[in-house]
Amino acid sequence: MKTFHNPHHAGHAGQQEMFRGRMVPCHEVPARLDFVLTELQRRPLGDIAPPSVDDTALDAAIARVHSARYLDFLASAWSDWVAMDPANAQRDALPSVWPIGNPHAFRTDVLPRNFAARLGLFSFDSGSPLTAGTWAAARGGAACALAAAHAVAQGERSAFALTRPPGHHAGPDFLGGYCFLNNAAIAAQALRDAGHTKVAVLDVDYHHGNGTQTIFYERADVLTVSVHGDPATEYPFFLGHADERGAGAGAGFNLNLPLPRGTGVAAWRAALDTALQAVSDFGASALVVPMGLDTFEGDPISGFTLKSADYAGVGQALASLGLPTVFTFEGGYAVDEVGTNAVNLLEGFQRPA
Ligand code: SP5
Ligand code: ZN
Repeated sequence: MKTFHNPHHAGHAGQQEMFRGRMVPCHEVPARLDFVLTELQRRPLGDIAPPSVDDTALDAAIARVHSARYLDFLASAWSDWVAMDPANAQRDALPSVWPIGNPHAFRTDVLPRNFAARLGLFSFDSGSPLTAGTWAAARGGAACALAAAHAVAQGERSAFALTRPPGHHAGPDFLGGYCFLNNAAIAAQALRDAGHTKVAVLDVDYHHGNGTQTIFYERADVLTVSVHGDPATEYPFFLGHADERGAGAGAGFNLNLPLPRGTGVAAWRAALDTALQAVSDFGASALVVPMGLDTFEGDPISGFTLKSADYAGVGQALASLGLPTVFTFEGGYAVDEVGTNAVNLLEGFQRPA
């Protein structure tokens, strides 16, 4: 398995996120990736390299899943933020005002000139700080996803996009959940564009992959499946229910498998089997796995109870599909264990029992 790691990731380092009326230290920190990289060097699965992707091809691949006005916003967001007030250079940008989704309440078609308003227009939470290095880091991550998709399209059994910030909460024109560009969606679309007619995305992060679901919701060529904490009680709350099955041409091509907080490995693996069956029934010729390790029992912001040793079995189960597979690194906030858990899963995939 080839790993493409993002050399720009550490430039995205938020200071604080909003939680219950207070600012608390960010959970999504650069050390997460460093622990995975160190563990991959200790237990090698294949080449580890930064992605080498042509800039024009990268911009085109990103624009396949994100809107032009969102990308324009992101590209100049930091300089616009600092232009509001030079003192902002020392502060992360976080939104504080949003156009709530009632069509007769607020306009979302008119782009505000005020940067704080634009930030709210393109965000759905106040937990995803935008910093000086965010755009370069997110773009570097998209390059990892694209390189991984190309490697798989050219015949590799699997490839790993080792990057942060994560991606699966980012939608066509919004950021949130620590995510800015949807790396898994970029990989899935790149696999489509490379000739795979049916691509499946199987999201195993603790949190529902709302951004990916939204991007592909009306499409029949990309099946999206997610196993996650029930949005009735778990983030991102406003999407991820079992009755969301896709719309229009995409009707029947989204599957959500929400599980209650407290779910352990047996029930989680049963849901994964349902997800695997759906991918198999769909007839996908390639697979993308947004790989969150926040299903771990020690995760500080999540509620499932998988143990480190369980992840090898998860990897083996994913390998049983026999599909060319791209993994993208998503959540997992038990920083000391995230490297072990990630490599346990990938090693299980690569070396089935
Ligand atoms: C990619 C991913 O896993 N994103 C998850 C985003 C979750 N954001 C909201 C988490 C709020 C939890 N804050 C708990 C603070 C306890 N001290
Ligand atoms: Zn997560």
